[in-house]
Amino acid sequence: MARTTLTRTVLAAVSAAALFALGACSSDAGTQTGGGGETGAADDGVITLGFSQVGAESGWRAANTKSIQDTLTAENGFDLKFSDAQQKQENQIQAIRSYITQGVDVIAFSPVVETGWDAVLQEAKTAGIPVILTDRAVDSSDETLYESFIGSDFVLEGETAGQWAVEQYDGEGYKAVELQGTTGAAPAIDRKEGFESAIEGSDIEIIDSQTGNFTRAEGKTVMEGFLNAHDDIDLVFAHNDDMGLGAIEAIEAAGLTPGEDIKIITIDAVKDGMQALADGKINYIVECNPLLGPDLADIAKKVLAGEEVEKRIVVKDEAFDQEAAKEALPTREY
Ligand code: GYE
Repeated sequence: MARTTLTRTVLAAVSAAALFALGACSSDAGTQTGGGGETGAADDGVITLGFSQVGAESGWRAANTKSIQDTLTAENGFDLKFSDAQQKQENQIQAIRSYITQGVDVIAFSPVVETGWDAVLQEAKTAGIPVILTDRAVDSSDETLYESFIGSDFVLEGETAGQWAVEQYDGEGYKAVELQGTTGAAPAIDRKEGFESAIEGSDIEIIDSQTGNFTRAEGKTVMEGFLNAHDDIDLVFAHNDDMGLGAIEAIEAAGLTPGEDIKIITIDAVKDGMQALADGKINYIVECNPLLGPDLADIAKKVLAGEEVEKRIVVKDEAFDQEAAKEALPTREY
């Protein structure tokens, strides 16, 4: 599989020194941005950024949190306020309101679900605090409620997974089950849509589909249910590695061989998933790059400096079969 050259790789290469230099610029210009000049970097040049994370549900999330915490450091000109919403929208709304009350310079968050954000985003806008979305999108008709959305194309990820399934298995009448991500989350909605559209016209049939909430434990439980209900499962499409790893446990407990008796395709390409792929327990993984910290730092500094930023920054992803996983594993960052 060809390796794509990524926009974000370039951004990731921005050195700490360059980030610091950008920070110095934004400290001067920052006070000129936002509604009524009450936002922007404080006079000391430090950018206070309030980040509301989805939770700690997966290996992907752990890598994403690490990337943000490792990049938005004091050295790089940031004072990071970080909160974990434990996969609950009400916790995220509460965190965002608290950042507004504290008067942070910029708010960033990864919305657990797509809908229901307009009111709190409007509050941030009224307070003159710019908002940057990372990883997941919001479903809002008012695009002025946020500055930029940095994240992968989840529909494309689902399509890539589905196309590979068709290339490998079309013509064999495969029965597939789907482990969906968190209900209402952008990656769950989009990956489902992409996969379904890619297998359309093939003889691969999805016979059951349920949420496993992006966790290993729920992936296992839901797969146990699938195995009890159906004795003809050929393929699992899991919306992330963790649920696929849970499915492996359920398949093995049922006396079957994952990767052989039941093929498995997942999304993320975190280390545990890549190891299972190298071991032949998973058959194919579409990557979702979690290293969003450098892009977030860059966009936050530009927004506060009053510079134009792209409304949508698409993070490009690769995909791996067993050979590619073996090759990539030794130097894998996450
Ligand atoms: O695929 C999954 C995580 O939003 C892209 O969330 C992210 C997804 C990721 O829990 O592992």
